Amino acid sequence: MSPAPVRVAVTGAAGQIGYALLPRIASGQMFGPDTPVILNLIELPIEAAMSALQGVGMELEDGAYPLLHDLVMTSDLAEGFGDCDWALLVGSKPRGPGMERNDLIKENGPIFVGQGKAINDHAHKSCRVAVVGNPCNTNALIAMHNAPDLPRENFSAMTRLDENRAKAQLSCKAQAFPITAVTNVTIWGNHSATQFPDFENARIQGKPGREAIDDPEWLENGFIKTVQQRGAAIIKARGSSSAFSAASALIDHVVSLTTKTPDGDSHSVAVCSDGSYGVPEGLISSFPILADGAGGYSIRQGLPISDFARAKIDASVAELQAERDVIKELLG
Ligand code: NAX
Repeated sequence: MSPAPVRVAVTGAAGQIGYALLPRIASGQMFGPDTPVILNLIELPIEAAMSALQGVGMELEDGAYPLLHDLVMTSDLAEGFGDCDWALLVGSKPRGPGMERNDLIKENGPIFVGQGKAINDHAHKSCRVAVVGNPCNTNALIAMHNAPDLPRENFSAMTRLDENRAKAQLSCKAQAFPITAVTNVTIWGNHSATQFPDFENARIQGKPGREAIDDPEWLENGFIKTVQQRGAAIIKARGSSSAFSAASALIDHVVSLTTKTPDGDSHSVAVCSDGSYGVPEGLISSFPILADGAGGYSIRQGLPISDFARAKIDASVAELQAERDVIKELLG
């Protein structure tokens, strides 16, 4: 007998990440090859967005995916989040020309108040929420505060794309292939230009980053900047922001939270801090995460943090605190 379907709500479903993500969910890459899925696709209540969503829906039908048991397309949050097991919050307003990060935070914050409340009232209480729409850490914080009936540990924001980008850079620099030679890559802090991709605790063919790559200048400057600025570099080259790599990272994010983490490794997920590694309790900050394969996870403990790393982590956490101050009236 096949398992019960997983009902997955996806906001921003007609956007470019949505377009790369939905066929992969429908074909079983997020919840496994035996688990049926029901997709609740949510878009803005404007004609262009709903029309684009209808088109995406037609393509999903035409994909004839055996695991896709039902499809809901709506701009109504109560319907969209109704009975969902997972909520993937991808949609948000993009940063406009000349817009400061704080303006973006203020623009997008209210979206996550409404979505948090709708999840609280209409989703299963066990629903798990993954936020991609930027600024994703702070948006996740807002959604979490507005959904007080759900456990805090059910909320996460995506830093997996940053982890994957960091792995790719380390793999190329060390000429360590395939990329599975690189493990234990933690992104600390915010999904922003202050994030710290931790090359010191990373392992490359089993060796710590500083041993495997004898180029401290590159590690401490070039590598960190490349990872922090990768999104901007892709926009410059492609004319639009990362899409299929972001969708792929979201698949990895959910798979890493729902399947047991391989021994000796961990993955980056921004979750509600319990005070680990000196990150103030209650902030949604990226940590190394260990999943138990039964739905639970913990923050990996005991990683050594050098003075160099400490300063980088503290700077990113300070940014998260400043973002929280900007939207504090949205936290209820
Ligand atoms: P697009 O502009 O292509 O699509 C966004 C979609 O969201 C649009 O169809 C829009 O109508 C919809 N939308 C906007 N507000 C909505 C709301 N309140 N409810 C439902 N739908 C809504 O953007 P896309 O490239 O798909 O990126 C989506 C988000 O991901 C952006 O905020 C982007 O900044 C963020 N990203 C986050 C990443 C991460 O690593 N956490 C990396 C990739 C990406 O930059």
